[in-house]
Amino acid sequence: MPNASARPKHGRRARRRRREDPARNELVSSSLESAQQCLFSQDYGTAFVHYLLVLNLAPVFKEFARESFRFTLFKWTEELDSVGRIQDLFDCYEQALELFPADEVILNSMGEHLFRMGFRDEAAGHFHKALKLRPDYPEARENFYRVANWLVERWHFLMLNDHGRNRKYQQAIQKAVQSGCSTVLDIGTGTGILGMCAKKAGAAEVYACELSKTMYELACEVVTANGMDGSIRILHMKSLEMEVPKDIPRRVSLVVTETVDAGLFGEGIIESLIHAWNHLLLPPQRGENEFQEQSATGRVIPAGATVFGMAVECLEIRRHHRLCVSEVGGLSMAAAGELRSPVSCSSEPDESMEPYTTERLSRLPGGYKPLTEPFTALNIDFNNVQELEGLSSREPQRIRLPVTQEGELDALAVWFQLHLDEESSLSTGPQEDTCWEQAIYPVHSTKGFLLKPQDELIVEVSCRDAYLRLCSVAVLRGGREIHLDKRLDPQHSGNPVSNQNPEAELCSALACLQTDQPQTKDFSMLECSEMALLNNHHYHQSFCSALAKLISQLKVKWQNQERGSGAQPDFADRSDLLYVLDVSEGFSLLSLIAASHGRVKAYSSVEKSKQQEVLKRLVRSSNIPEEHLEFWLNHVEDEQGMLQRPSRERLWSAIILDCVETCGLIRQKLMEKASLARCLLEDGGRIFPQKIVVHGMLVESDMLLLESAVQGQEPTLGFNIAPFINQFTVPVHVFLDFSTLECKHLSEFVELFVLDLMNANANYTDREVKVQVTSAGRITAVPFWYHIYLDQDTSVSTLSPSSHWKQAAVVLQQPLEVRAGDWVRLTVRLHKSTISMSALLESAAGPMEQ
Ligand code: 44T
Repeated sequence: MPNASARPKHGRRARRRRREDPARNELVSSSLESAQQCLFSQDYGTAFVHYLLVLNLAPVFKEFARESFRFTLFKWTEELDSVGRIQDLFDCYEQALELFPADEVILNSMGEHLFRMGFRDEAAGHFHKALKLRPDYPEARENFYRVANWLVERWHFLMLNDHGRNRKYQQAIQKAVQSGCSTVLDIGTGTGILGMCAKKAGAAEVYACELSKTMYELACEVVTANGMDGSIRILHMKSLEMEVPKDIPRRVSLVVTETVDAGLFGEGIIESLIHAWNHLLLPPQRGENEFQEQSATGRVIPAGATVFGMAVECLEIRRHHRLCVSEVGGLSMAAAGELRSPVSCSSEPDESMEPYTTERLSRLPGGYKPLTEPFTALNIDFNNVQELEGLSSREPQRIRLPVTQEGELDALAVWFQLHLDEESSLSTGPQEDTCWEQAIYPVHSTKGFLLKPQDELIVEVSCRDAYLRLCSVAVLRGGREIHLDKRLDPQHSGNPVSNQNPEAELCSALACLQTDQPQTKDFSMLECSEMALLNNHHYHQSFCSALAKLISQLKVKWQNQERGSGAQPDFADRSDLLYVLDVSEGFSLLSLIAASHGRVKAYSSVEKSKQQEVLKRLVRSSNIPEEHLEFWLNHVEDEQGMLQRPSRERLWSAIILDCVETCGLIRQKLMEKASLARCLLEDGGRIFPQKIVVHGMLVESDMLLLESAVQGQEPTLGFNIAPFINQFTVPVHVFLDFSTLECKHLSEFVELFVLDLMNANANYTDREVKVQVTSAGRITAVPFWYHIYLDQDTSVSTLSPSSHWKQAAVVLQQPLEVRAGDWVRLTVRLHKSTISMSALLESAAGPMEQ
């Protein structure tokens, strides 16, 4: 076995001695021969070491050996991966990249490993490099498009396209610099824009820091392109690690930053500013009347913020955060125990929970109902370090809010006003004409409990672990307090608080406050999309009936076969079972639904042990024999063999494939899985789904453009930024809510593509679809979704309002001007599982055959 740390020495010393040296030549040729022999006998580890030696000693062989070296690397690292030697795996890749730094195949493959290990940023960097080296390399392209969102998040485009925000920041910076702040630090510089504003306004010294490697490199490119590379010093580091004079020569008089997320503090602005005040900024201006030279004092842009909140009823939020059904595909959920989404802001913060999620309230399907007026949750002064430091130790503040409309409390929505200086501010409110999202603090505990206009809602605001926390703790009704945290009330766990009898409700609320029962913290966590899936009645009903049909067909077939063979005709006496495998990702009840049809042994792919427990509880409560449910991943030995026979003697009656990701894309490797699965089916067996039909529509949507790339030819605030950041444009927009997208429909819904999962010979080349334009406009995008056919008669649509899926859209490279009646030729391509499209104007209006 090779020792990955014993790297062959190379470099300058080796090169100097590289004259004709017979002993060396001998070593090279014998090692090359050994490498080839080892490769042949599948001893990849030793082959790899021999190749390293040869190629380091004799780089002339690089081109000759490239293919075999790659092959050896991939095979060897596959082995390392399967035995969990991850560090060795990456060492091998690093050695390979030292030899072949510009090998796009190695880069792409290393990216795939990084991605699987959860190093998304690094993975994306590798795909990006591979693609730069070979722009037409489809594997790297597909991988890059799937991860580009992590590398350069989409809000960069929105921010740079938000001219109002850009101008306000620029003016505030200009004013500060002109009034004497001559040394500036831009914390979290992103593309470098705020730092460049400071320089342009005349600042003598400008520093910038950025923690993301990709953004740091981008900022360097942008600053150079704008001729400021000599005058802005960019550091690749987190501001918290910066020191004077190591990183910047002296303290600065102005910090500019926009490190704020929808919940204001999520990017760590409080911690960064406390550190900046203590280590990087000049002391603040003292009293208002005291005259101090601006250049001798420090200040921050933005100067502060006001945070607002509002209680809302919203079905869309509810179905993503709590179980709203009592029965799923015929199975009662009563025994499931408490299921929670991982977003919760209870009074005792929990590491595993996110306190909030983000949504654009104005774009929520089905809208929302405000239950209170907006209230001020917090005012914060970024120029007051004592206030910043005191924030996390401050007692939670209780706010009483009059309820203004009757409704179920589903969430507290939060937004803020960012005060850049005394005059100018930006708002992220739901009514604003900007595209910022709001923070959503879902409420889990008030299922079925209606707030009424005479009620008062008590909300607690605190700041812990650098997050702003909002928690609705109680309702004041008729002078009494009803506590909302269900976890205080074990009797009610799993049951909705009844709203039939307010008196009884009140008594039970009071009773539970007086009991000493331990707080039950036992619940199972489901991702928001898993929760929405459980709440999707139609999806489970469809699977239930398609499975029932198949199972009864197979049972009849067996009976007939037995009759034919003269054996005992009663199916119930057979010891054989039907085998069903559900390979859905994440939490799925489909295996259990299959098992509930009797004489079915079902295998679930649920991995998390808490979630497996939920399934086991449901098996018991549904009277399914316990041995009829197994966990597939506990059963198979390695993940590579995900799709195998259930046992040596048996084949599957049904395999359920998870074909569409929540984000709206077809799952990677779906078609490969389908062809494997087909080979593992018994006669008459099926894979679900059987067919997927891709549907789409031509639309004009400026919003999609604004989120995809920096638009227009005009420089951003006079700076050349767009061409650099637009390298990270991705042609497919994911997680789209088509029902609330601001757009103009330019055609009917059309069928774009059919994926036949049961047909081994399906041919997936390009498909041309002619679409007639129904109104004049500019086609900027083609949103698409899927009709998933479980069998001939049963289908589910990923566009349905009750679905857990979002949609995706191809954003065209060039918008296409069209008139009503025109025909557009869409070329739809499916490479692996990635859909791409291009559109051409076919002809002017006129009768035409489709
Ligand atoms: N928010 C927009 C933009 N960083 C998110 O790596 C703004 C969203 C927004 N670098 C509501 C309102 C708004 N030291 O590239 C990122 C990040 C970097 C740092 C160095 C640090 N301490 C940090 C912290 C973050 O800064 C860049 C921007 S942060 C994300 C901004 C009206 N919803």
